[in-house]
Amino acid sequence: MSATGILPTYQRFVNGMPVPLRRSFPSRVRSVICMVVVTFCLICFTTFFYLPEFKNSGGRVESMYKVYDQIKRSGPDLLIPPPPQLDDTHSKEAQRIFRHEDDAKNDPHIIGDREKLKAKIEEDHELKVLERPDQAVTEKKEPGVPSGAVVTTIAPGPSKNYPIRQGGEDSDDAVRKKRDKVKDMMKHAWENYVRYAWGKNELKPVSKRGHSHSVFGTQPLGASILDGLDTLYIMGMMDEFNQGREWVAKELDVDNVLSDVSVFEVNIRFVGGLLTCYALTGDTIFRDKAQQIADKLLPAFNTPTGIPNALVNFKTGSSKNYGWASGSSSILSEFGTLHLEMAYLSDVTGNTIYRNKVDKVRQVLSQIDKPNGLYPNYLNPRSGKWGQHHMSMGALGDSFYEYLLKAWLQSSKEDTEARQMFDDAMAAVMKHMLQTSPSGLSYFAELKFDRVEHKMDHLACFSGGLLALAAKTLNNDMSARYMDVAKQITHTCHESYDRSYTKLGPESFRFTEGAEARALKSSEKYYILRPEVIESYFYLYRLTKDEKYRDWGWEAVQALEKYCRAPGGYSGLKNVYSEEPQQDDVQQSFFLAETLKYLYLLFSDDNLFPFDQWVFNTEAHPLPIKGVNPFYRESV
Ligand code: DMJ
Repeated sequence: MSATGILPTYQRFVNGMPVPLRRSFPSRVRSVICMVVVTFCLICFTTFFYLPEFKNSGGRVESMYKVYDQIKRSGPDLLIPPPPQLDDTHSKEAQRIFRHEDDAKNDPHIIGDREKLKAKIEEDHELKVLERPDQAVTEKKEPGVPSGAVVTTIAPGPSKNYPIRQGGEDSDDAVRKKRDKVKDMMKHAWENYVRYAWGKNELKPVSKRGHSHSVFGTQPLGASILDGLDTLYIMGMMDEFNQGREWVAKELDVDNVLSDVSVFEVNIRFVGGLLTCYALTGDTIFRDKAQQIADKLLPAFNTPTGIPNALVNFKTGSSKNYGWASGSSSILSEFGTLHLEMAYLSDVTGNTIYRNKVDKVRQVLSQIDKPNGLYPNYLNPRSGKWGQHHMSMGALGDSFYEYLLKAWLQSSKEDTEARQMFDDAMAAVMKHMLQTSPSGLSYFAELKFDRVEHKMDHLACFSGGLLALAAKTLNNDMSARYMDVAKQITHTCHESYDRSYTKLGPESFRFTEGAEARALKSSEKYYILRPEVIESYFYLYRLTKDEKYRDWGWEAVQALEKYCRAPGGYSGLKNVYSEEPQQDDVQQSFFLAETLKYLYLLFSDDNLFPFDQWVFNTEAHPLPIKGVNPFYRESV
């Protein structure tokens, strides 16, 4: 031994060269090391008893079994071999405990422990079944995906045996192929949403990540799931439907939304979508979630007139109107488009509060003076007076008119007040807003007080389908006129598509000396995957059987494929007149709910959602008709 420092060294040298250290400690040091190792092992072992799970456990047998179980779970790390199994159910350890218990079988405490142990074994077994993730969600980076993007893959959810309500296959093979094509589009849209934006509101199909429109507030609420679920169901995409159902059951949380959310959008997309799923499946999770969400909307109705504000904060219940809306008014197309969902929700839950709220809105609207029989777009919820006298069949007005007709249909034609209000409103609209261009195109112009603005929104193109439905559901002296206008309006809307380079239509189009059915301002040239034109093709085809509507629908499919399809989903376009249109990188949730659903129905036969059984809400979620449709599922 050579003393080279304060501490002794046991370095050995061979031929003057140091050799690696071998185990050559003196016995005093060896016993110290041994004691340290034993103490360490002891500490590790006793630690199990201080885990929170054991600290609280009641019976000692149970605790021991838990310790054993915990060790078993950590087995591979601790290198403790599993105990040999004495029978299928119990470990040797458990058998030993039982034998001990047999010795003392008259002791009620120990018998209690045995039962607890058995229960624990069963419970553990159960737990394993429950804990197995229904949806194996994994997130990873993929080549070709922009940095920061997350890819989600989801294994199919548990298979539910929902009754199948699909069908509607056309007898013509060529039509069936077109429908299959639409289903493929839905697959592309959905799968990419799942991959890149699962749980977010919408998908950015070019940059492959989540997107959220401000109408949904600042928290992700899975808008594309809630809006797209019934389309998946109708198309028979049951694995995907079950994925969405599991998300609704386990992830959808509306209690912690601390931002302003649109009452109208949440109602038509979320409440409407969930209620359709409930009608189709009878699965109460959909009804209950719809009710939870609707409850969050109720505070918005607490105004002096009962006309709801546009925005509500789910968490605080405070509500307000948009600052830009004439004198902080509520908007006709928003507060006038709540009736179908709220009335149906009352009937399936047995709680009348929802129906009462929309009945109050109806009462205000039926009693108020209407300038020239028309409904302005703005109404002040505090004074109950109209704001600016702007009228439109497009933005800010549109679906109010739709819900008058459809509330009457939904009620099995008992809500005659709604039908009367619809007919009166349409008479005024046709008198004051319906125009014919120099070349003979019909369109609904907009009114700003007494001034006519010769502009029609893409949104207003739903009115072709609506008027056709009005014509066919009540044979009165207006029917022929309704059908005639329905065909003319749908023709004009098709022209707005046909006159663009992409064969998709602009957001608004104008009628001037020089141009007809064309957008003039660059701010009106975009197409955001809207459904209204296709919606009218669907109604007109079903109600007239004129093949041209299917042809027009197929033109739209081809245009969507050519210009809107992106590697990561479908995108809107910034300018439909451009030869190389730029994509806007948003896949709107209504593309799943409406555009693809209406295309699918256009290439289906009449048995899929017949009009005498179902009525489509403004977001294309079919709701059953009361009294005639067994899927109404009214609470008893
Ligand atoms: C949809 O959310 C509904 O159709 C609504 O009534 C207005 N338009 C959008 C889609 O364009």
